[in-house]
Amino acid sequence: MRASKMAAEGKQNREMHISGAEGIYSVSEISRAVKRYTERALEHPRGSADNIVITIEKISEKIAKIPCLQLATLECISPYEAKKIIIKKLAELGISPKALNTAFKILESSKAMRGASLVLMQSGKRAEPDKQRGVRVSRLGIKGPDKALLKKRLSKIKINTETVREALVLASKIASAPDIIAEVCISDDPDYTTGYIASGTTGYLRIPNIKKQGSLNGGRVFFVKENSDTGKIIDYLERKPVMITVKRQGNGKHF
Ligand code: WAQ
Ligand code: MG
Repeated sequence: MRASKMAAEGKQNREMHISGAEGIYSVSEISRAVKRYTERALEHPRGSADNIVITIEKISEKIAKIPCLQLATLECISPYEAKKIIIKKLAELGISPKALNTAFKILESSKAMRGASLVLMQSGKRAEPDKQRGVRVSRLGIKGPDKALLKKRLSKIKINTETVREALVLASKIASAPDIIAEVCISDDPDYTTGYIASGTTGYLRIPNIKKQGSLNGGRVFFVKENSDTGKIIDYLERKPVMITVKRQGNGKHF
């Protein structure tokens, strides 16, 4: 699902991204999912959508299983501190200052993209073909006992919300993509101020107070290896169907 609305007058009738969502469902679940996505677009904190597009595609390909990333919440009291944490953690993963600079420009911009930016980890160059739209990760989900287990684990630490579940599932697919070193995410919802960084090495690290309450800024950046085949990465993110699995015994790097 993708939803947008026309920006206020004086902004050249630009379309403003409101909300997007994707999932893998069985046929019997489709009408419920469509209803939920529609309601989400109409009751969104970024504003009520005036254009909602829902695409439903049959998946005939085999669906790969991907482990859920381990989750932790860091201590962070301000956007200033968040930036320091992000820089430190990502530098440890080999992300260059140039690449971090590119990333912050995207994340701090008021023009929220619908998808994510791909940033080369050394040169800091952007590699997504459409810089306004970005790359939209799709064809992913969690179901049955895995979903129940995830809900139970998140409930124990009092963060069992759809926002956290969807972000963790998305981050798990992204971390499993070839040549993606790390991801950083800030919600574009004005009232959601917890973001995260994620990678196969660090797991999913939640960062409270990553942005100021009320800000419409946000976005996602995927740092990729400098000489990677970005076409292949994008194809995996957009097209490869994956289901997230949760370990029966939650320990180690996976949830
Ligand atoms: N593929 C690529 N980029 C996406 C996708 C996707 N499927 N979904 C969202 N984005 C990008 C897009 O640029 C949005 O503007 C931006 O991310 C933020 O999306 O554990 O709610 O859906 O408590 O607003 C993090 C949860 C919530 C942290 C993130 O993101 C926690 C969130 P939003
Ligand atoms: Mg949002």
